[in-house]
Amino acid sequence: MMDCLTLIGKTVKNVTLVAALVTSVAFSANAMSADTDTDGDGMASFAELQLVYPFLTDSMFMDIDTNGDGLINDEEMAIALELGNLANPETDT
Ligand SMILES: [Ca+2]
Ligand SMILES: [Ca+2]
Repeated sequence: MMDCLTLIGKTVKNVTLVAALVTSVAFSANAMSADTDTDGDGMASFAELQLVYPFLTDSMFMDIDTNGDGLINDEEMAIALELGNLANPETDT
């Protein structure tokens, strides 16, 4: 009986964990923050990105802008954050 209750308790914990994971995935899919996208069009231009990342160079921007449309969308932003393409090379954090 105790084992059964323990199992139920674990299952509930797992469900909570999965829910938390789903939430965090959903959140990371929306990598574009309002801090970056100041005009709210859902894309980060070079100027917008440079306000948040002052060390950003043209070549860094082109690396991040994988589809070459001159704007960074959610997906490109998420990839850049994942790869550390937006990390400041001088602070090394
Ligand atoms: Ca924008
Ligand atoms: Ca792009």
